[in-house]
Amino acid sequence: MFLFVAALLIAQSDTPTNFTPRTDSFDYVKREEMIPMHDGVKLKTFILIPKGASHAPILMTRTPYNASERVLRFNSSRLASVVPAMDDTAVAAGYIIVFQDIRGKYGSEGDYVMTRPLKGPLNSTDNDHASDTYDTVDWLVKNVPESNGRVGTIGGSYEGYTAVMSTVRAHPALKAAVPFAPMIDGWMGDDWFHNGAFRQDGTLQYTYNQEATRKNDKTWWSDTRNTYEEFLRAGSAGALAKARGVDELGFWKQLAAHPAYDGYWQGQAVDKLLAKDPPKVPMLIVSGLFDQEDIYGGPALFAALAPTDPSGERVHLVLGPWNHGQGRGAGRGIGPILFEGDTAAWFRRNVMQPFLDYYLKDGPKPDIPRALVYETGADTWHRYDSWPRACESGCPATSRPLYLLPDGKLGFEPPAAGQSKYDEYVSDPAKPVPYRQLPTLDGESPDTTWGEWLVDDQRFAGSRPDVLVYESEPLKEPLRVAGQPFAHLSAATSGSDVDWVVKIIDVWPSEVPNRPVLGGYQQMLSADILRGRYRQDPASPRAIQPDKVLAYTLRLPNVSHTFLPGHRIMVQIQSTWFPLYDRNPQKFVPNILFAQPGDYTKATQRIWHAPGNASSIALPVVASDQRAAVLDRVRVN
Ligand code: PG9
Repeated sequence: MFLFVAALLIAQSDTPTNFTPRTDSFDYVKREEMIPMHDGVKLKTFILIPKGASHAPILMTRTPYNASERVLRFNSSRLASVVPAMDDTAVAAGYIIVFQDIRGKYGSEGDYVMTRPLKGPLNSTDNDHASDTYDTVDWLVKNVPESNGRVGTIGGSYEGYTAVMSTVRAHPALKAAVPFAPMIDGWMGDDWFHNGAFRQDGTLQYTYNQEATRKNDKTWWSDTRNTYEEFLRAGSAGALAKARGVDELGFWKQLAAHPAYDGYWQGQAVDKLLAKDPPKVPMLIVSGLFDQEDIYGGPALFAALAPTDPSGERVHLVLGPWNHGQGRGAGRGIGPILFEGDTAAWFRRNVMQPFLDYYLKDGPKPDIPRALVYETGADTWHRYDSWPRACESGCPATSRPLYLLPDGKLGFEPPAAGQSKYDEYVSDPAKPVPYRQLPTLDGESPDTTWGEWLVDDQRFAGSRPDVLVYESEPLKEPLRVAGQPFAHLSAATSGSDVDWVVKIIDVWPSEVPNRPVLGGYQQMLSADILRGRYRQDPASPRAIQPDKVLAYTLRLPNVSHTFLPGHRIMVQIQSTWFPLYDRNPQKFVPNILFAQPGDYTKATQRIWHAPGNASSIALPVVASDQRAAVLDRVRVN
């Protein structure tokens, strides 16, 4: 009896089970809904309504990253504080903010498929992100009486992918989309592969975290504070996937079955799909020049959609000086490289919000150029009526070949006869070139600087014997580049497969009095990797004929930059970029993901710089006087 009373007392003093938080002082009301899709599956949705709102537009993000946390940036009574930074301006403008868990993740029902392809040959179900957005928009405009019946979609990366997908077979109430850093083609140059080289350090962890459980409550583990060591010890990506159980997950199985650019990748390349059936929804595509995850997607999507909008009114590209997340956050600089003011907040205030207000609440018509591009080095925004400004053909200016020359020189004059014909190095997969200074940290580790690596100082690499370095004389005049460079290599390998990594670098003068930390800094501007087996056709890998000089073309990420007087241009070439990219065994094997320890062999790589076998970078140089052709010039601050 005594025990029973004591238990009752304890139970009474316990936390109440139906506690209701007091939110009277909040400036918003949060509704939590399970919104039904046409197939009966319900998606968890948070609707944040400013108190007193009426006829307010809705701005929606569909996320795989836990909607309940995405609307809890700070646990605050103020709407502007709880939503992600990218929504600040929309909150100030009185928007209703919606976050939804996509099908199969966190609070939503249904099954999860990584970046679920559109209905069709790769998706035999009756749902995709387009239909889920349609059903959600339809529900919102009928069930949120404070709304004005207009919806915009916004989000970055995966959320940028869902924002793009929202424009397919769009609901009539969907009036605008702002995809930031969208994932567009996972094989060509976004998250999973770059030109066939597998981005193992990141993809394995991400697949584990995202696919193992609905709520990401089983996550990648590591007992090594150096992914270089961890991945090298494991051998191949396939071996590590097996060791961790990632090989049981659906997306890994797809990656493993489709290392080449076959129908699986071509059939879900969003730029190709949308070019065939262009959406009508106005779109502001926002990309970063130094996006370490999805650097390819935004410009590729713009290139596909711009021709479908001859007036330049519906499809816009913004290229900011940002890494993967900065367009949605703060954009004052990356690592030691600083920009002029908070370029990201400036963009959101002066470009993005007027765009949204025009389409979603009849605001004044904004003067948004077809392409708004930041120029690093000169620290200036440019308004352009087309992008790229220079390319190999069909642009306002034609790229200039910058030749690799004997004795580590770089110049605009082609190589002359009678000099050394090539440079060579031995690439040893047992000692791959790290993609950044060791230790390389997992992108999820608390002190990671993963978002900075695309502007890292490259001195650590250039001093290695397996990295070739070519450098210009110090520039006497500014050299301005605006477009997409290509590397054209005449190269040979003693192996039967090879990777080529090409980096364009801005070398600062040896002394920079106002920024001493930048003295001699080798700032990477644009770099990428090509897996040689895809030299002729990304869909059909072929062994390479050893020791034969062959032409390799590598597309490099967009640049918008001025090399200032006193700076030098540098090009570095190497054959490993580890562990971000898996090692090419340098011996042709059917699937590199499953290369065996005995397959990895040393190879001698030769880069030619002789007449008839020249190597060059097609540099998108625009004349300095081309500033006159720029529609306008906007100084930040
Ligand atoms: N880059 C991440 C991603 C995009 C799309 C698919 C998978 C991952 C992201 O930041 O969301």
